[in-house]
Amino acid sequence: MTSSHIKSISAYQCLDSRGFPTVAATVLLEDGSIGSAMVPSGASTGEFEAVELRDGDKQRFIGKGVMNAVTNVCTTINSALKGMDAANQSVLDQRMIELDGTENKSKLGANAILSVSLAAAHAAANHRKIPLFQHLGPGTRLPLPLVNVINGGAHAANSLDFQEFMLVPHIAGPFSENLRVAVEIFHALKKNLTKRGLSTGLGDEGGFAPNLESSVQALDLLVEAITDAGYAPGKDVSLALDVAASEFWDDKKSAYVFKKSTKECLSSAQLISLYESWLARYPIVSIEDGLDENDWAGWSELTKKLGSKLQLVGDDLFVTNVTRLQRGINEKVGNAILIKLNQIGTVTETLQAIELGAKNGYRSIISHRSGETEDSSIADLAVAVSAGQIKTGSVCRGERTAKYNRLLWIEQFLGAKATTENPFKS
Ligand code: 2PG
Ligand code: MG
Repeated sequence: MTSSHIKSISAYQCLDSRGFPTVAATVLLEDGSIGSAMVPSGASTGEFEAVELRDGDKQRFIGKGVMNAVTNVCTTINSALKGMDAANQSVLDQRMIELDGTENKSKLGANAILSVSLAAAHAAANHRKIPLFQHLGPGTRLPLPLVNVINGGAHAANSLDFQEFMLVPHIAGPFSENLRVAVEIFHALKKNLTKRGLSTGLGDEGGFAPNLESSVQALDLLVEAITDAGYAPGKDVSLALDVAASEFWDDKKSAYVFKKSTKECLSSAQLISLYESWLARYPIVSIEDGLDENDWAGWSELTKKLGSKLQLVGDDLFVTNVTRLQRGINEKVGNAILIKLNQIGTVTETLQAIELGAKNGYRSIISHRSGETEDSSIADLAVAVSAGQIKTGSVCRGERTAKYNRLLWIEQFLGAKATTENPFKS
């Protein structure tokens, strides 16, 4: 038995950034190495995501407890994985997939499985005495941050139907310089919101959550803030949107309904035309979930019309799942995939989705969830696979800055070996 074999696995219930419980796990190896991880939790959850097991006991945490998932880690998973080699991630993950035995990890819970999968990766990295990003892959490329500074949709109690309005800084220079640019614009935006008497209260991902008249006003505010901070919109800093359209697709009306604002009903074609009109006015380089997760025909049209002009990201559409991504590839839908570990539930399957995407020319954007913890593993993942982009919220709130600060640490750790590249350079 080599010393990277698992001695024991334990778990407990911790809190996420929305004040709800989530799963934290610890993997202890025979040589004394320890790995810990906490799993995040989404709000605009895709219909096809792996299952997040919640207790449903209304007397405790309003039904949101995760003690069943915690127990699954401490009993079933602990017994099955004890003695296995933590350095062999894919074998470990496969064992948990088999133990669960369901398509969507609903028996043990994707939250239970992911906590162990990630904690095992941390333990193995500690065993090797190297940082997680080096354990997970050979990458040295720091990602560009997609910084969500205006929150709407399911992440804010305001009038915005679209979920995320993001800055994409891409000046020549390292990650830290691009982060600085985003920070300066964030503060310029705050000043401008205050000047207009608009709220500077924050949404779930740390962006501002004012009651605006429309998405267009949000885009105007971003362009103004970029300029006020001394940068050139489009040249130094572009924009990205996460529309999260599945949230406002109305099955009964068979239309996209702007339920938080004008109550307008739009068809896929009309929504695509709206995006097209914005491309002419705003430096938008990326649109995520522009259409509903079941609207494959619409997605195909969207990709035909706009796919050569900008990044079209599938989040709820692909749910970090190779089967759904393969369908997207076959049907020429989208050109990028949002990567969320807890959508699929293991490190191995996450890496497979990234790889399948890369082989087929789909970019990967490594992503947080709206309910986060101070766990910063996704920063390491982004560098390990040289994803090129990370989406981890605004530049404030500890659970968001944990990821940025980890990237800053990796940048200084790598020194001259750290690279950056602007994926949006034409
Ligand atoms: C998204 C995510 C993260 P949630 O839709 O991309 O920003 O939100 O975690 O609520 O699904
Ligand atoms: Mg999304």
